[in-house]
Amino acid sequence: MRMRFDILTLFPSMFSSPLGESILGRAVEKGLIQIQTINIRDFSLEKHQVVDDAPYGGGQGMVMKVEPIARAIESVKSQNQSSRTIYLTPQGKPFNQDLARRLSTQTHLILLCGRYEGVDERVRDLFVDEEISIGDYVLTGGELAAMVLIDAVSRFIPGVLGSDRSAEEDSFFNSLLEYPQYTRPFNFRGRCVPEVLLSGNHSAISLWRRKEALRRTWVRRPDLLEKANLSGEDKTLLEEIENSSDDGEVSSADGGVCPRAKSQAPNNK
Ligand code: 4GX
Repeated sequence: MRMRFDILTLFPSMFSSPLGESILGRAVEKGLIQIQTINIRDFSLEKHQVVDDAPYGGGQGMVMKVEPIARAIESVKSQNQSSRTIYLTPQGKPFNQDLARRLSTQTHLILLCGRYEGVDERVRDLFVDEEISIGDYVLTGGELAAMVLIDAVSRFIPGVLGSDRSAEEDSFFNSLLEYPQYTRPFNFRGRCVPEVLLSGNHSAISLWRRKEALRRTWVRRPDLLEKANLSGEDKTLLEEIENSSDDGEVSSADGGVCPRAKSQAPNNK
């Protein structure tokens, strides 16, 4: 089941590198996702391909004209019937992992990227099915927001993350932040990897990771814990965390500063 994205923008070249590299680039190569950019300017009927004009009623800036956008959307829809048109705007529904998952069940999304003071309201009335915001801040245009959406949605498409991984396994899916990760070297400038991760004891490692995920969530995003599906064991771990007096990062008894750091220091002769 492949998914198609058509991006309507005044700056199509912005998309080539972010969507051409790494995981998304491979997903495109494998045909799992199809991404096409459409330059709205190509659909202007005016001389000099004008796509914006001053707002009726006066005021700052320029507004994107309805006609080129209408013609661009109709051109895309004439090739593809069952599509949903999304306008990226701070006034839209907040984007999150649940919304990304829901959008990944669609076969075709048209993403409209606004510039300047936005689009003529009649674009929204006549052509937009859904308005989405990627966060409470103001970008210079909808392009980066569209890329964020495509990236997060594509991770849910089977095969995009590779055969042995799925976005459903992310701990965020389970409303917790990720546990800390380590790789070699064991000792970096006196900061060591938590010993339990070298123990080979898989149940002890799982328990440590669960506890660190809970600790990190409790410290940084307590709002997520309210929605999380916590087991009895999770609640016990959380009580231990809440009753301990450390700073909420990896517990220093387990990791961080090396045990016997002085005697291990190579210049301690
Ligand atoms: N999440 N922007 C849209 C144009 C605009 C201006 C005014 C409507 C009203 C954004 C975001 C975002 C910048 C895209 C302004 N549209 N998009 N653009 N945050 O900041 O999605």
